[in-house]
Parts: sequence; C-alpha cells; structure tokens
Amino acid sequence: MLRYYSAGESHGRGIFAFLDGFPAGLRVQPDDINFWLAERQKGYGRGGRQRIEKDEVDVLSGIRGGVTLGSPILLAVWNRDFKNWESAMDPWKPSTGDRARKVVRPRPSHADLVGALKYEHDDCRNILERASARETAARVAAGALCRKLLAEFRVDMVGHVVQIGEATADTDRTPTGELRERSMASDVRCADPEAGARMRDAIQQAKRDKDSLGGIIEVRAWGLPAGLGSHTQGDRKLDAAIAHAMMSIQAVKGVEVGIGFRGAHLRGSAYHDEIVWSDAPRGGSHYVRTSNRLGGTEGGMSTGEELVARVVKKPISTLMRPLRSVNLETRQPDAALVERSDTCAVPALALIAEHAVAIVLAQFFIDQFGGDSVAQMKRSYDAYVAALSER
Ligand code: EPS
Repeated sequence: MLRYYSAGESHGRGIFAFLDGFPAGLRVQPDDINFWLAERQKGYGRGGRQRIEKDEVDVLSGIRGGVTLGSPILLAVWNRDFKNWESAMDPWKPSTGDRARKVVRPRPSHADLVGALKYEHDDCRNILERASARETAARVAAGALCRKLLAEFRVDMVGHVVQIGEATADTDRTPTGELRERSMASDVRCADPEAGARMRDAIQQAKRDKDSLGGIIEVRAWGLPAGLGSHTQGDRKLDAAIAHAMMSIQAVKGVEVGIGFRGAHLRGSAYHDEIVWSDAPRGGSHYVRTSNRLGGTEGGMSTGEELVARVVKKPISTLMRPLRSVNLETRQPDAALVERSDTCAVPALALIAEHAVAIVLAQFFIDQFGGDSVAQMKRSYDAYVAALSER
C-alpha cells in the first residue's frame, strides 16, 4: 500500500511530502522532480509569491545513490519566503502586534472561518497557513516520483486548461500526444492558442477589477492496463479514488470522469462506448471501445482506453476588493482579509491535478502488482498483461 501525506505551512519553514510503501529500485535524479516543481510555479495570473520562491526538492530519506530504497521517502521543499515570516511563524515564541500577522476577518469561501471555529483559534492564520495551496508543491514532488515509477510501465499523463472564467478551449479533438507541448507553450497552460489569449485577457481584466477567476482543467492518462481497480468495493474503484484525489486539491469543487455532467442529456445509445475486437490491443486487451465517453473506466476499473477527468476550481477567495465578512473580535460587520494572493491559479491546477492522478495510479499499480521492488512489480505486471491479451 502506497500512502501519501504532506505537512507544512505556507509561510513556515517548508512543505514536506511523505511517501510510505514506495517500491525499491527506481532510479531517480533531482531533475525528475525539480522539472515539475518549476512547471507548477508557472502560469499567468499568479501573485508576487512565485517571484520569491524557487521550488527545489531536498530528499531527507528513502533514496540513496539515486535509487529508491523501499523505505519511507521524505521530501522537503523549503519556503524561501520563510525569512520574511520567521517572527510570525516562530514555533516557540508568540509574536505580537503587526509582526504576528493575526487574521480576524475571515474570507468568504475560504477555510478561515469554519476552521477557526472548529479548532478554537482566535487567529484565522492558524488555519489558512495549512489550508493554503502552497501544499500542492508537496503533491507535485510526490507525484513526480510516482510518474517516474509509472513511466517504467509506459504510463504517462498530462493536465491542461480547458476553461478560465468564460473563455473556453476547443481541445476535445486535440490528440493527447500534442497536449503536453501545446499547453506548455502557453502561459495559461491551454493547448488552444486562441482560447489561451482570451483566458489571459480574462485574467488581466479580473486583476484590474481586483477580482479573481476559477476554471476547468482536464487530465488525460494513457498506457493503463485494462482492469486496474475493482468493482468489488467502493474504496477499490479507480474512478472513485481519482475523484477523491481531485476533490482534495485546494479550491476544487467538482470532478467528472469522461463526458460526466456533459453527458446527462444523452440517451444510452448515444452515450455508451461500443465494444469491438481489435488486433491492436489497448491496455493489453483486444476488446476495445469505439469511443471513450466513459473516460477510461467501467465499474471502477480501467478499460485500457485513456483515463480522462475534468476538474472545476472556484475563484481564489482572497479578493483585493474584499467581500463582506464579520470581525471575529468585535462580531461587527467588516471587510474580509486582503493580503498578497494570486488572481488565478487554474494553470497551476492543471499541473497539480496530473500529479495527483499519478499518485493514485501508482497506488493502484502497487496494490495490484505488488510494491516491494520495481523488478518484482514488472514481473507481475508482464504476467498479467500477457494473460489479458490471451483472452
Ligand atoms: C495561496 C496564496 C498565495 C499563493 C500560494 C497559495 O501565497 P501568498 O499568500 O504567500 O502570496 O502564492 O501558493 C503558493 C505559495 C504556491 O507555491 O503555490 C493560498 O492562500 O492558497
């Protein structure tokens, strides 16, 4: 069983990713992780923080001589901004006055208020520091190791932006093989250049209006064997695990697999993917689908077709022209907290979501094919796929 946890506050010393159950024998180098950490930091619409940070991984355990040991892996991404927050974030000495950066005006739509109530804090900073999407640096670092493992099985994935505000991309027919290059060429991570320009304008306008913007991203993963996951129990369903992973990313409010909500108006005859026999197996199976409206899963199991999921992110809660709130000290009406933030982080979400998918897929691979060493996983995987293609 592969377990992922993270720790760390946005303006604390660092962000940490913990992977337990990662197989031994995977060759890795810093760039396998740092490349993706740098990609996560890109994207038009980010605020001043990304000019301060230059995220790089520090391996604290579990990797020796460029090879994973099979022991718990602890990764650190140190916060450069910590030097500006040492007093406010000091673990031992409480800070006072302005240096404490106390927050008593919760932002609508943020964890600030309900977290402060539940944890009995009178300072919302005790909540927002951990609720922050800075945590996604840990997810990408861990996800980068998982995608490196999956590459051993020729599995890969890409995330790209399909909507920001009202600007929508036309990428349904864009071949998956082109998505990486085309979305990376765009500073809003959109593979449709014309839509990308409209997205950029929308972000610019929102910034001028002191507002924020959300949107939709899509992740596609390919190379999966048919039959990853199981119909037999809810927590073994691959699509359920993907949905859980997506919803656990900060500010995400919805997930669909395949055409999802967009297929609600269709009849079954127009919706379902027909089955044909093919000499060119997909995911090891000769039974392939003529379409992929189901997004690569049936009964919680991969079909061998591409896994396709879309994720919707609400606009960022911090508004430079704040909404109404209540001051926790006076219980009187007050304007919500205004502090440095992003206008739009949807381009980053595309990259984060693909790494969150990588973590789930690695978990399912390890559950299904065993996870002591990469060599042992490969033997088990090869035997499974060979048996599948005989059927
Ligand atoms: C975030 C607010 C901003 C973002 C941050 C997430 O940080 P700050 O409050 O320091 O300006 O930049 O994201 C990151 C630091 C990151 O690396 O993604 C929030 O409130 O969620």
